[in-house]
Amino acid sequence: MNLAAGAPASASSSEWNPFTSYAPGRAVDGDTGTRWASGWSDDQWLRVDLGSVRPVGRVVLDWERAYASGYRIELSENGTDWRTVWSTAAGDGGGYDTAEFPSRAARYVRVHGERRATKWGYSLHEVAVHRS
Ligand SMILES: [Ca+2]
Repeated sequence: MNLAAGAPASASSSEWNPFTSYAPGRAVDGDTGTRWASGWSDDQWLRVDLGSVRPVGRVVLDWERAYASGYRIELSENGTDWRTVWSTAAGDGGGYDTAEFPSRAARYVRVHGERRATKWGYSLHEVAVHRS
């Protein structure tokens, strides 16, 4: 079960486009044809609100061509205090990344970009959150 399906999402920024939306919710709408895209700088994040505190142990990311070579997954129970549960400095994009970690209680999940692989921002078709 994907806990992030249709969940409220927010982001540090979203790329503006006159013809389509790259809003944060596009990464949790269940449609691989839509995507969130950030502004064009390294420090950017996408946050999903699961609605209540629950165990989280796996996050699956469906990257667009504008992917992160370095990023971390952060969890929070209150939306203020964040704990990094997974990170990579060798992201290779190319579709799905799976981040698995010991299950922890969280209401909020954040994909936090640290280093862009391209000159563009970060872009995710979908983000799925699972208990394990
Ligand atoms: Ca989508």
